[in-house]
Amino acid sequence: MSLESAKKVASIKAVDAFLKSNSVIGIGSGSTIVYAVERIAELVKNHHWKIQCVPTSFQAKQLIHKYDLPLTDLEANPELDLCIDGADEVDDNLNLIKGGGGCLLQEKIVASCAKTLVIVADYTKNSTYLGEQYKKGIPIEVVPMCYLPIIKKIQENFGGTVTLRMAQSKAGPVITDNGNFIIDWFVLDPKFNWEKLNTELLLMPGVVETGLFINMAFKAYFGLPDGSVKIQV
Ligand code: DER
Repeated sequence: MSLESAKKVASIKAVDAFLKSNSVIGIGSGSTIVYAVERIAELVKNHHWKIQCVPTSFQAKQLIHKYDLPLTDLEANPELDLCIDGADEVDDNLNLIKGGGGCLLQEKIVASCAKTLVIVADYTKNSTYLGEQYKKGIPIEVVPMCYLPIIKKIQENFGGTVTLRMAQSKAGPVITDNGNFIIDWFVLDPKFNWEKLNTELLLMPGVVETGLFINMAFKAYFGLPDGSVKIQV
């Protein structure tokens, strides 16, 4: 089974299990979420369900418009029933690395406003520990003016290598939907206390948010190579 098919089968299973009418849902970012939105639109159309969607990025907002789903925001709906999102890596404790697509800040905000966060992914995201398969480093969103002092502080205090994420189809660094930079911290120590580390990183002035989603996910759905779906709780 292709990776895309694995993403799709996981997304369909997760949406079928959690989506209900008369609910407000957070829509994540990335490539896997596209299959989830496709399924959501199908169910809404076939069953005339009433749902409202809060985006986690410009990409997610475009998806919501593309599939003609009702758009809302946290001002109108500060409490969400469900948030569905992808992940760059999921460990055995359902801790996540997110932010490979640079949307981690709004993703974490929307996920924190939802009763339930459900992750959809292909089998390459299913790891034993963080850093086992995802080798691009932990994304950290920072205020542009202080990216360099923060890079130095992280490297001095915690080790590893930190790099400023450069854009592919634009000169210079990636600029997030929130006008910030992303730095990627590459550290390979499975013994890290991620919760403690996340707290320490967030105490650094200029760090806006990290891609460490600790104790946030309720379930993860992984599409497997044989076409089945593994559900991690
Ligand atoms: O950037 C993000 O946080 C995305 O949700 C990412 O973690 C998953 O992207 P993918 O579905 O394209 O793998």
